[in-house]
Amino acid sequence: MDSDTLDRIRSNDHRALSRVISQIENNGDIPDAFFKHLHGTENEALRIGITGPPGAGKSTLTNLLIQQFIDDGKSVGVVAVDPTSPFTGGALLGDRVRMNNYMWDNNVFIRSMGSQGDLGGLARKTQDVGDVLSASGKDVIIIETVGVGQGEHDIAKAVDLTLVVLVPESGDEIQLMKAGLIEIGDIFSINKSDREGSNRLAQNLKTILHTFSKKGKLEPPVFNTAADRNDGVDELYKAMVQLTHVMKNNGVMTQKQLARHKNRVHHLIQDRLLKKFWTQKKLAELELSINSLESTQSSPHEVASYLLKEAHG
Ligand SMILES: Nc1nc2c(ncn2[C@@H]2O[C@H](COP(=O)(O)OP(=O)(O)OP(=O)(O)O)[C@@H](O)[C@H]2O)c(=O)[nH]1
Ligand SMILES: [Mg+2]
Repeated sequence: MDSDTLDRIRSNDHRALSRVISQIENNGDIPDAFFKHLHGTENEALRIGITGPPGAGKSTLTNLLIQQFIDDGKSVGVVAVDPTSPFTGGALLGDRVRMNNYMWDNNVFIRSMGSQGDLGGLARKTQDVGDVLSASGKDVIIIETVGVGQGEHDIAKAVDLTLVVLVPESGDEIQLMKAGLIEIGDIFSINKSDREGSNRLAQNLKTILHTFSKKGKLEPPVFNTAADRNDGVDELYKAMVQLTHVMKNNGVMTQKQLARHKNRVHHLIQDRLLKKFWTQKKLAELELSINSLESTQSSPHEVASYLLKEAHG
């Protein structure tokens, strides 16, 4: 990674952006110095996470929100994270087709990113991509993820504001609670509200949010949208902007940013220690230690202790 690449990113060269993001995506070795310099020049982009079940209309909504931001004179970077789950087969192409009307616009950068089965690393990667987009001068960064598991929830922690997109069929309260989407949403949209049951879900959701909201904490607002016909998206957009102001003013945004920074240091250290530990030799030792059913007579705890001791020996 040379200083030329850095300069290009800072001057919003989308090809350079794409190249660096691919490198992050493929676990390329990017020197610390790169992120250090990048960090120094970052403008503080607003990071928005959009998450929800597969096919809820996240990309359709994102598309409309991009337009709203553009109309407000803002530039936007979008990363659509494809968790490579069987649910989302074809989503990649879908995203490209629907979003490519911005392909030639310098103010809009859109990328899909695969997880290659490594959801843990995805949160870190998404953060790094966010930094790169931020350094390119984008005012707003949208991260679209399918909300089906812990990995995506980690990604939700990587943003300033999370929009959870549900559909009328998203289920009853218990299912919603189980899916863990309630905790992570700062704002909710029941999309596909052209279908039956959307008002009922909105009501139920409001009740849950009211019951579980902590004292003094904002109760997340709930909106009904039909993104494919651009219905209700104006209101949703205005509420998102408004919420951003509120969160900035009451310190919640700063709290989130600090927690995020700490969390990233934590994870970077964890990743590095693990990488250092699992040398070829260590991996071979693990293979040797556990190579037959008999060898499982040693408890995993014992083997782990042994391998850890070796690390210092
Ligand atoms: N009826 C109806 N269909 C919608 C609405 N919004 C989006 N769709 C359709 O739902 C399908 C899925 O939309 P996407 O925007 O790709 O959904 P997504 O959540 O991004 O999907 P994944 O990224 O694959 O999880 C598309 O065929 C859209 O046209 C809506 O409000 N009502
Ligand atoms: Mg999508």
